[in-house]
Order: sequence, then C-alpha cells, then structure tokens
Amino acid sequence: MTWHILGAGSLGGLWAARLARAGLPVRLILRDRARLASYRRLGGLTLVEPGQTSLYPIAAQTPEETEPIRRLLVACKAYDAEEAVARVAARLVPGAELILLQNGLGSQDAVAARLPRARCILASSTEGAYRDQQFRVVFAGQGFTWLGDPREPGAPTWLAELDAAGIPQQWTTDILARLWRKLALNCAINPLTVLHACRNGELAGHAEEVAGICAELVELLRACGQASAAQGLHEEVMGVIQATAANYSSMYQDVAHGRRTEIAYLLGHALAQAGRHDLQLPRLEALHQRLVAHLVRLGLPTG
Ligand code: NAD
Ligand code: KPL
Repeated sequence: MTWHILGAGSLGGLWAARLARAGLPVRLILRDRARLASYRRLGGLTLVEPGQTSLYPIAAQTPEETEPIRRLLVACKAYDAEEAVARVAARLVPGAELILLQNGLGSQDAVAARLPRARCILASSTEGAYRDQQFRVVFAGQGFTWLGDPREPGAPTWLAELDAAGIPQQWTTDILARLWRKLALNCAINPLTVLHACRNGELAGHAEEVAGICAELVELLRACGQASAAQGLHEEVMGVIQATAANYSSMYQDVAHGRRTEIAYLLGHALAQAGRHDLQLPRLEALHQRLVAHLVRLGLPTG
C-alpha cells in the first residue's frame, strides 16, 4: 500500500527517504505546482546522514491529484495540519489511516474531527531532523517514535514496514500519556530558553523557575487524568536539561530563524485545558504572557 506523505519537510522527508529506500511505494504531496516544479528540477529528495548523502527520486504530486489515499503520513507543523488535511480529504478512502506526527496537542483532535470516517494514529517522536536547503534533510539525531490510537488499541499490521525501513518505533496503548509528557517537557524547557536566550543547559542556572513551572505542569497533568505522565516530571526535565545542555531547543531555533512557533499546541493547549478544569496556574500563565510579548516584539505569530 502506498505511503502518501503530506509535508515534505524535515520529518516528512526523513520518513519518506527511509520508506522509499526500503522499496516501499511513497508519494510526496507538495503544497502547490510551484513547489512541485522546484522539486522535480532538483530530481528528488536528499537525505544527509553521517557518512552518507543520497538523492531519492520519490514521486511527488499536489493535493489536487485524484489518486485515492489509503495511508497518509501528516508531517506538517501543528498549525498547518488541519488545513493541509482538508485539501486532500476528498481523496481519502473510507477507513483510510492517517499518522499524525505533530508535536504538542490540539491539532490531532482538529484533524480527527474533520474526518470521522478515517482512523487517526498519533505519533510522538524524539527523532531530530532539519532542512539545510530546499528538499534536503539532515538527519540530526537518532530517536524513537511512539505510535498509538486512543480510540482503538489494536496495532496496525504495517508497523513491520517501519521496521523494514529502519524507523525505530513501538506501538503503545497510551499514546496520550506520551504526548502529554512530551508537551510538559517542552513547556518546561522551550519557552525559558527563548526568554533567557540560552542553550538548554543554561536553564540549570534558573532551577527555581524550572521547578515552579514543573510543579504547575504536574497539577495540570493530574487534573487532565494524566497522573502517570506527571510522575517524576521535574527530575526528567532536569535530566533533559543536562543531557541536551549544548543544544538550542526547537522553539529557540524557530524564534532565532524568524519562524512561527508551535506555542498554541504547547503552552497554549496546556492553559486551555487548565481553564476547562478551573485550574489556576499563575506561573504558566505568566510564562505564556512573557513569551507572547516576546513574540509580538519580534513580529512573530503568537498562536
Ligand atoms: P517542517 O517545517 O520542516 O516541515 C513541514 C512541511 O510541511 C514543510 O515542508 C511545509 O511546506 C509543509 N506543508 C505545510 N502545509 C502544507 C500543505 N498544505 N500541503 C503540503 N505541505 C505542507 O516541519 P518539521 O520539523 O518536519 O515538523 C513537523 C512536525 O513534526 C511538527 O509538529 C514538529 O514539532 C514535529 N517534530 C519535528 C521534529 C524534527 O526534528 N524536525 C522532531 C519531532 C517532532
Ligand atoms: O524536545 C525538545 C525540543 O527542543 O523541542 C527538548 C529540548 C529536548 C525538550 O524540550
């Protein structure tokens, strides 16, 4: 069965190249005809890995193509996912499967609400990739991808294709706990790296601030029925700060490059859920306000 990949950016490109070189049928869905023409001029997608750079001439198309879609990897940013999926919705066969790679929470529900006849599988990935040129992806960090479906616990048979493609993954019956935990880690680390203009490791010098934010995130996770995702959060945050000390967080890099952040699906989602549970989280509120003010000063979107 063909893997249609919506969004040929960093993570979409990384998946596409590995699936294609495993001999699996892959089609990239690019935003428009102009991008398709640029892609064709380049002759395909390039993946840069340690000691190996290869060009993969993967077939590509625009959303307007009519070929039916049975399996769709959605690899856009969280803020683009719903609209991107809407553009191919008419091509999805009944019972089509979507794999949603978006970080944070909120975009997955928005996509699922639009497609009641499709199965939406959620993913949480720690793999690292970035684009250094158009349609050229650098595989920057080995990682792992958790996959799961909160509505249907059975694993799909095609997970074996991911193994064959060398994509490290595991099915989980509690993908929401994974997504919430990653959201909490990202909320505890990423905004502070932007506001203090620092690498992850320098947050060790702001230990009290980090501890206060973690305490509120634990309250939120418990209120949202995610007690297991709350366990040992502060310890893990401090561990990640230490283990990734030399790195700039993804949000720091987005802001530094003048790109839109996924704040609405991280802190924004956290506070929206706190509101639903009548929970007062003053430190998270203040963090959100400071981050929004910072983005406004830089002329970047705040949602
Ligand atoms: P990216 O910006 O590199 O790629 C997104 C791609 O989607 C772009 O090529 C963009 O042009 C395309 N796109 C947007 N709207 C589209 C549309 N309507 N039709 C077709 N294509 C469209 O983003 P990324 O870094 O690959 O991130 C994707 C998601 O994965 C994000 O939610 C991110 O947080 C998450 N994630 C990324 C990494 C990473 O290392 N890059 C790791 C873990 C999770
Ligand atoms: O996932 C991350 C990111 O940069 O987005 C880290 C820093 C590891 C945790 O927030």
